Amino acid sequence: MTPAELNNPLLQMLHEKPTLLIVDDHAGSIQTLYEIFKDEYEVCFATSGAQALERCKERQPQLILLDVMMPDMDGFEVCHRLKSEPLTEAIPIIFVTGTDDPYQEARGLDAGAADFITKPFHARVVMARVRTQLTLKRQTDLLRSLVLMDGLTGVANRRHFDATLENEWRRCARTGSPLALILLDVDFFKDYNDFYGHPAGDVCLQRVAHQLSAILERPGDMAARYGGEEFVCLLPDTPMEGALAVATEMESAVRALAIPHARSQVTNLVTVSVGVAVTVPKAAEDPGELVFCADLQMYKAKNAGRAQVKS
Ligand code: GH3
Ligand code: MG
Ligand code: MG
Ligand code: MG
Repeated sequence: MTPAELNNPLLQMLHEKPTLLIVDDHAGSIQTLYEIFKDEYEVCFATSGAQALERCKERQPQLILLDVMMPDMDGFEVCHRLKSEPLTEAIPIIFVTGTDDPYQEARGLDAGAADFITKPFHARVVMARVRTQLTLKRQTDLLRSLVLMDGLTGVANRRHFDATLENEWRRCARTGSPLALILLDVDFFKDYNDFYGHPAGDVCLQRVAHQLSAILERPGDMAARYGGEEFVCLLPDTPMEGALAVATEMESAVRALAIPHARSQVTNLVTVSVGVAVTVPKAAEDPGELVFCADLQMYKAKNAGRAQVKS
């Protein structure tokens, strides 16, 4: 991969060696499956249901080979729990078991398993079935990220942002923590396009988006393209002081890109006007209010001379 491709999460996803999680209470069964898959995949294992749930959180495997009969927690229960957690629901599960009881098989598939393999099995068949499920998973993941990503800049798109805002709004309403929103609009961007051309405008938007993402470092933070030359950042559990610090850093960082803008009426560089709003959400209120408040501040920044932050 080239360095540019390394930064592209989609391409990264296609090149990574998939991780398989093997779950079985018998070391011998784990060993057999390990031998089959060790060359083609990263393989990790668990010897109990509880350990399997832990491993899934730690390693985020692309696929799970799951024994049915285990003491404490059986495979059906493990499957049920994984399918009811947002973080693990999309991981395909293949049951591998000694019983060839069709009722067990139906129960496994009903629980959300992708496939059901009965022992004794042939290594080539197990490999082929795993490969099929991984291909499906990769296609689904790819589609999901395409649906959620802005095609030009690679940051989250409006749809992804709207859904995340709704979720964070409800979560913060439950926990009583502040939710911050930063809205950024590129200054005199119509003039930029008119002077440098639309393709150069596109590159400018890509560079700004990249710069904003680089500043956000907490896992829950999100930068998104809100529309045309407007970006929005969502910072959960962040009070005004922190949000203002991030917004100020973003305003400086865009200026520091030093992208020439001969037609800007502020400086001769590309700049952004930034609005910040923070609230402790109430479940009954509309999250659109927060966007509205940030937008209001952003227009204040425009009217006060652009290339600045208002809150
Ligand atoms: P202001 O400082 O008041 O924000 O002025 P502005 O010129 O930035 O605002 P205006 O809303 O008049 O213009 C926004 C421009 O952004 C117009 C549009 O052509 C451009 N734009 C929107 N989306 C894209 C895009 O995807 N690529 C490019 N190159 N330009 C875009
Ligand atoms: Mg067993
Ligand atoms: Mg605008
Ligand atoms: Mg603008």
